[in-house]
Amino acid sequence: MFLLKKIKIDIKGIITKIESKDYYLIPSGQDNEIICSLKGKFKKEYAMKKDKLFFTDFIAVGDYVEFEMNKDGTGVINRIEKRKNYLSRKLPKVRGASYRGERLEQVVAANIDNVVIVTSVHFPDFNNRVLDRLLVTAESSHLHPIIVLNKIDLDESRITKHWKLLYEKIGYKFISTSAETNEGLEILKKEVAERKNLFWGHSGVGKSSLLNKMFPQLDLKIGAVSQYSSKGTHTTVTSKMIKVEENTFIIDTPGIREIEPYGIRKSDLGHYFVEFVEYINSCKFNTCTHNHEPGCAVLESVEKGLISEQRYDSYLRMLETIEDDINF
Ligand SMILES: Nc1nc2c(ncn2[C@@H]2O[C@H](COP(=O)(O)OP(=O)(O)O)[C@@H](O)[C@H]2O)c(=O)[nH]1
Ligand SMILES: [Mg+2]
Ligand SMILES: [Zn+2]
Repeated sequence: MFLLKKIKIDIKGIITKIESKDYYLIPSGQDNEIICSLKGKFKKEYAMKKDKLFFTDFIAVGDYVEFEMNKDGTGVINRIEKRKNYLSRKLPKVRGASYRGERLEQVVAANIDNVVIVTSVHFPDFNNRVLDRLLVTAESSHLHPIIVLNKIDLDESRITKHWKLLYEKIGYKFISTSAETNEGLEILKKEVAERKNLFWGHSGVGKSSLLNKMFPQLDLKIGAVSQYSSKGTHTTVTSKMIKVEENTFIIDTPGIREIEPYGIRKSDLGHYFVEFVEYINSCKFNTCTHNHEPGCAVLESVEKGLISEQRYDSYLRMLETIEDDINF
């Protein structure tokens, strides 16, 4: 007879949901979530960070962790791996709390392979400035965007062709889809396969419809108004990651449309308009904001038709809304 000595082995997993002090994760190679707690040492670290003026969530949806199992089927997280990237936003201000100018950063999700930015032809109408804002946020967080223009079955004035050309020319993957006719769904499904994909876009563009068509087991509610817009006040964004196939994950973030580009300086904004980058170094001033400065190579490129006026217009509007006083 063998006497098995109990040894604790660390297992790898990925965080799928965080609810208060419960950390849900899927162990690698498995399908079902288990609930974990954090080992005590993290709480100390967290308390220390919280005293500082600036801190970033140290554990978030998408983080790879190592954990050990308890007898009751729950687990304890021992180690959190370094992130490849993450998407974050300023923590919403809590009414009544006092803030001394500190910037708190909430991580929406980590280790994201694709940000699938979903827009629609109508209902809501396509708005390139909204798309450009989301692209800037993705670029500044080192995330890989994929643009989806949905509801092309409603495209009577044929706007799809124009935008597809524009965004493909500057190097983006642009997929036109219809959850009505299934057009483009195979292409989109190939792009999200074997990756962790964050779906992003305004309410009503068809995110849930597209996801249901690609992965029927999700059975998401169609036409559901996010909890954010129904209340008109800030609610905490709680992201959730769903495993749809082996190695393929979808991250659903109900309040994410409120995320603004985070911590971008006016003089850096141009770097996140990918087609500006090759011209920026030729500007006369290295602090050029490509607005009105003499010798601006970006402005010259717009005049020569090398940069689209619509993108430049987005840039100027975004420049106006960026705070001047960001110091890191
Ligand atoms: N005509 C058309 N309607 C769509 C399409 N995709 C979604 N819709 C409709 O748009 C509305 C919002 O869809 P939903 O998937 O809930 O959008 P979400 O808020 O982004 O998740 C619903 O009434 C859908 O039936 C499409 O490709 N074509
Ligand atoms: Mg939805
Ligand atoms: Zn310039």
